[in-house]
Amino acid sequence: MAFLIRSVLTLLCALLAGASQATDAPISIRDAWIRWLPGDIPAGGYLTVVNSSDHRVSLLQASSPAYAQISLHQTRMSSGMTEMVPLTRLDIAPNSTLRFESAGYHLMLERPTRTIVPGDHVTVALRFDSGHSITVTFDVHQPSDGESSGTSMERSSTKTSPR
Ligand SMILES: [Cu+2]
Repeated sequence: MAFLIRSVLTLLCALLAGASQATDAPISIRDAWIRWLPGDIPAGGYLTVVNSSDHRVSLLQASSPAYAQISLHQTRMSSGMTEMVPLTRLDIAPNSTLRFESAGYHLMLERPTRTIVPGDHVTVALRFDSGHSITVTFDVHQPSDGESSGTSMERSSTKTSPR
């Protein structure tokens, strides 16, 4: 019986995967946004990665025509001070969702190749260890857009605050 259910599920998954081929079914990205900062200060990129496959996937690299350098970082607390640690890979467990900001993860976007201002949209390609890349559009926000509460991802993604 369990086997039969599993077979049906597998078939269903195969059908679903076939239906959404263009979007790299096992991994999807939500709520991608950039906290813009003035001048030459590096910007922070945040996103939510949904891994709906039954194996771990790892984000290895991000690149964009809009920034000469993008690195993966994690902000950590170390004896009362926050520090940023560069990461060579970022693992997303099977069937789980990783919210960058809640875990201190961010993309560090440096050396813009053009003038970028809040309201812009920036295309970033994310490369995973499975071999495929996903191209995501990040919305560029004012620095204040994410800072007033601890759940800034909530605010920054879909709602627009009145001004
Ligand atoms: Cu950083």
